[in-house]
Amino acid sequence: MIVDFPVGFSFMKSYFNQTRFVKSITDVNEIPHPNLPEIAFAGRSNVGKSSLLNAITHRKHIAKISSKPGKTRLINYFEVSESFYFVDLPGYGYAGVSNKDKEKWKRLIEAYIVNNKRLRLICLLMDSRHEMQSSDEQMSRWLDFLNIPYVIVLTKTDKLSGNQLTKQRKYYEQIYPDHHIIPFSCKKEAMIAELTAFIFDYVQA
Ligand SMILES: Nc1nc2c(ncn2[C@@H]2O[C@H](COP(=O)(O)OP(=O)(O)OP(=O)(O)O)[C@@H](O)[C@H]2O)c(=O)[nH]1
Ligand SMILES: [Mg+2]
Repeated sequence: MIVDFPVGFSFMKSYFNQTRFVKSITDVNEIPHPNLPEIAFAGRSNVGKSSLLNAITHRKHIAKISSKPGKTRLINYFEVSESFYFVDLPGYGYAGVSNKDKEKWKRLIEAYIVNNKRLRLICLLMDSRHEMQSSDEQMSRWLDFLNIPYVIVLTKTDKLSGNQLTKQRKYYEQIYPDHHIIPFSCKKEAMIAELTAFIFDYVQA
């Protein structure tokens, strides 16, 4: 008889904690070996991609965080338990950079996503306090068009009351009825655990 033991959070935590920074790339020809599945984090600059990565790996400084938008300008690869990669993408839609730089980042992200056979899932982060921005809409439509699986992660929910979060969640559920909406805060252990479990199940499936 096969008994299925539920995998506990402490196991998942130590699994994700076995993360090492591999490299930063500026050209998709530089993607690292070995050939492992990839889970990428995308979203507007300053939305909390790097903070989320630190939170779910329980490694405070593995990805660089800044209160100044535009911190992550390269595609950063992290290898998790020698099983898959987390990929921290540069933020899009930041108003403070030149059009030339914006175009450069856009092209880099596009090149990363198109024809990437290792890409399994994109966590598309949006700030829970705000409505969807036009750059988010463009990004999600484009992922739909390319048929790339993605989930919406609502960040910084610690800044909202329970009622506000319920309202924002409903708002996003209406826009994205076919996608998982996952509330998140790197200050809330229960939400870190929930996202960890979701990604863990996803990579195991
Ligand atoms: N209160 C709160 N602040 C957060 C949370 N996540 C991120 N922040 C803050 O938001 C700011 C931006 O966080 P980053 O993780 O650097 O954002 P990013 O999306 O990686 O930004 P870029 O690299 O510029 O694209 C920092 O000041 C973080 O401390 C959160 O869950 N709650
Ligand atoms: Mg970043």
